Amino acid sequence: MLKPTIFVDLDLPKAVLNYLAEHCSVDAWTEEDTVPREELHTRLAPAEGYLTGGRRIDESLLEAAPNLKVVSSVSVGYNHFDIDAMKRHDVTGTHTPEVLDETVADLVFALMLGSARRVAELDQYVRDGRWKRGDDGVLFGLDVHHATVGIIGMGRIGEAVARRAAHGFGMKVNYHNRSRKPEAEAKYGASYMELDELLAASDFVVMLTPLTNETKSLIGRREFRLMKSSAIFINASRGATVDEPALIEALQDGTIHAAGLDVFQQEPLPADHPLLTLPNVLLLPHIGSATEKTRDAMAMLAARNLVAVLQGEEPPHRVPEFKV
Ligand code: 8YV
Repeated sequence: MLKPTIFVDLDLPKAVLNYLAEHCSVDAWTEEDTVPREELHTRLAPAEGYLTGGRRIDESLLEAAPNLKVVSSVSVGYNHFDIDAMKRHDVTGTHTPEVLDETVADLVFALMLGSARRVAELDQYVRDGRWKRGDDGVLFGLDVHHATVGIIGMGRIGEAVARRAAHGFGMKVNYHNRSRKPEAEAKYGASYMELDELLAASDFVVMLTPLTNETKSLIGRREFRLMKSSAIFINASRGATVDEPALIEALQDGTIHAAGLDVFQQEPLPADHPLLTLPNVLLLPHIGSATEKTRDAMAMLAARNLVAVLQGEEPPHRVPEFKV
């Protein structure tokens, strides 16, 4: 039987490529730079499947890909899918939840600890030769243990953060979510709160919500003003869930104490971005899921999703909006 053609535009582990090649005729983009739009459209023309990272799937891409049946994203977030356009073109979407939960939760804690104890800033302090006796007060940070964390978006990653917070660091856990999570409340002593109440009550505000029309710019100037002046804001969701100019202002004028960010409105962050000038923000290059083990698991899951759809089976993780 003729194997379906697929296009892959990101680096995959050998085992994943071998698995794909067993079931598909694989056209892989191997250059370091992102595949240019025109080239992408050409390569997608014969493709029935497309395996990618965060590439925007929009009307013009879909028009260029008349044979496409499935876009399989190596990510849990799928805000780069234009769901309506995909439905119009009869293209389904899949993603890679679960396998990255614990890895992202680790990174959230790295951001919390790193911001509270000024890890990157003070590493630079030592490297610059500025460390001298008697400067203890200059080096003080804030405690993470037994502080209060407010989690916005209590999905699986939120719960993994709550578990670390409650059981590892003795923290009080507040959360805000579309629906109540009675099990999480019981397991982590978590309190459900309306957003404003959570913002006012938390020492750490952690954004984990997916980016949707409802969560776009969810945190803006008004919300920063509701937070404690000692609050630390963490974003491991998507840059656009936060009004970035409002965040910068809040960090500059002391409305909040500090921030730890893994995601930005524009990625990579431009070299002249104002966030780069602020000492009280910890900046990471979107590495929430970036360990070899987890990225390999995500890639394999994305490959299984793609092959399943092309074989007419239900994939392990179809994006909910495409489920019938
Ligand atoms: C992805 C992520 O690796 O899974 C997500 O939603 O943010 C990351 O883990 C990144 O989007 C690149 O695909």
